[in-house]
Amino acid sequence: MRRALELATSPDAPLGPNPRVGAVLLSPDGEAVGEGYHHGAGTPHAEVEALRAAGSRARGATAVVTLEPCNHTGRTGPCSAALLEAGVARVVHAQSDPSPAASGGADHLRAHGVDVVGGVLADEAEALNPYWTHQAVHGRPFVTWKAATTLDGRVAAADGTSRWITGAEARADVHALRASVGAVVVGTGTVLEDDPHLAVRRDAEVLSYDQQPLRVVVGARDIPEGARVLDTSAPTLHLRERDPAHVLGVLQAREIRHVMLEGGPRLVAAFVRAGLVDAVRWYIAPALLGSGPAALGDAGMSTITDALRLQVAGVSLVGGDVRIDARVLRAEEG
Ligand code: AOF
Ligand code: ZN
Repeated sequence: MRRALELATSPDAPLGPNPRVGAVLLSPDGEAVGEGYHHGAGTPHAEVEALRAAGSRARGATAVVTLEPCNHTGRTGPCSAALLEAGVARVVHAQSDPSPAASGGADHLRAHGVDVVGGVLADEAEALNPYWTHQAVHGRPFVTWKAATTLDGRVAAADGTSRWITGAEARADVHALRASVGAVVVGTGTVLEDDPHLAVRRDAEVLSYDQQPLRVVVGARDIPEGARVLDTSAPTLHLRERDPAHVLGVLQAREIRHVMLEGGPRLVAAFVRAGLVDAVRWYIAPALLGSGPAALGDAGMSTITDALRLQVAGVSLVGGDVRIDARVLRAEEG
């Protein structure tokens, strides 16, 4: 299984709509007769790659896979059927497939006489695909809210100026996060006030159009002609509404697994009210303003017991700024 996990994280295994998955086929005497990993949506699944590599030596073999073999026809056919057809005798998998459409592979294989063991190093396998797993379990993308504030919690000065609160290193760090998500979401107010670009630009490395996250502007107001968010460097979607659940539904339908929310305070408040913020990435600049807007608008909390509680997962210095990563605590997670 360690080898299968390693295969799943091969450098060219892309972070797209599909999970990263690795597979190893072992002969009855324990020799590896085939290996494979998933190269991204539309390409063969890890098991199918390993079966191809093993050829006739797959008969009687044990398939070790980081994810329960799928039982559905999506872009490709069901791995459960491919494993049966190849005569695999035993399947050992890590994570069970949480997606309603593809799950059931283990039961199907058992029903056809294959010995199946699940849950081996499951936590490590799940950690390879946290956002994919989240959307499969909850039916919506994972939402990370990114904010940059002064020490006294301001996102802009009283006159509205906000460029730049944090330093260049923190801004480059934000670009790295943007490059890893499927969509970046802001409200129309932010577009009107700040004219953000929202595409990924790093000094040496620029993502091509189809690698860029989708830029999503939420709200009824028009986006002014000539706004930077409408340029041709990345795709842009304008949703003329503010219902966070519906916004995430649209993005889920586009197979976006991780959404970065970049403000403004009113839109974020709507997401917080709806319980649709999962984590925060917070940059604190060692500066004080004393007046000016806060990162979060009125999210319906009027007393201290209403506070949204988070658990800090990491704190670091990025240039001269402090970065805090934290997860929102939910009742069901204790
Ligand atoms: C993968 N790679 O190696 C395995 C997956 O649209 P499809 O046909 O690519 O199916 C994607 C689903 O298949 C995926 O969400 C997961 O539930 C299941 N198993 N997926 O991308 C793999 N074994
Ligand atoms: Zn499959």
